[in-house]
Amino acid sequence: MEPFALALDLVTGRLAPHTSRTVRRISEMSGMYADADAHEQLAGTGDPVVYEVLQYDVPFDNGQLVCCTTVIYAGLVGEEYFMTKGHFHEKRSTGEVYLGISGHGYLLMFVDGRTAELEMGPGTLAYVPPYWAHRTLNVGDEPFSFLAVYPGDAGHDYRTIERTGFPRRVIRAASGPIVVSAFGETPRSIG
Ligand code: PAN
Ligand code: ZN
Repeated sequence: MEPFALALDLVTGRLAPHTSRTVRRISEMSGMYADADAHEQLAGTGDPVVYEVLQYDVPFDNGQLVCCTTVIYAGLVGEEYFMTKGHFHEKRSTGEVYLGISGHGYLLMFVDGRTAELEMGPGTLAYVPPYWAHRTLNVGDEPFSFLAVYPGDAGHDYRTIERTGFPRRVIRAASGPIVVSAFGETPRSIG
């Protein structure tokens, strides 16, 4: 691997050049949003892009660091904000750093019955410790973008989240975004 420099657009969050681009549409997120009817309707009417990941690939090796940006578009499924699928790292002992670039969002995490929610905006540096599952979502009217840096051999385990779900959801309320339990505990406001 040769040294490289990339251009990160601090307004849009886009990375150039990139060698891979993942485009995630709403139809690829069945069963992830609480309102299945709203999800189905949206998938059938335009199937909007929920988020994109732009990445400059490096080898899948332990000493390498992957740099990529995610742009989550503004939108709702029912009252639930557009979000990423969310994952554990396949190699659970690998952490990750996120840096907010533009827009406003939340980073949800959980591990072994513990949960965390971090608000993110431009300049927020958030740490995902080893072992914690993580998902991000856009609570604003503009795209929410962030940079992620993680070990090349981390890998992504999506299956566990698809099977068990995420213990917290963020939904739109009259007061703004609130965090609620996905498993029926009392909703609580995050102000
Ligand atoms: C991020 C995520 C990215 C998309 O780069 O992969 O935001 O989210 P999903 O992978 O959950 O669809 C990261 O955490 N990489 O490890
Ligand atoms: Zn990750």
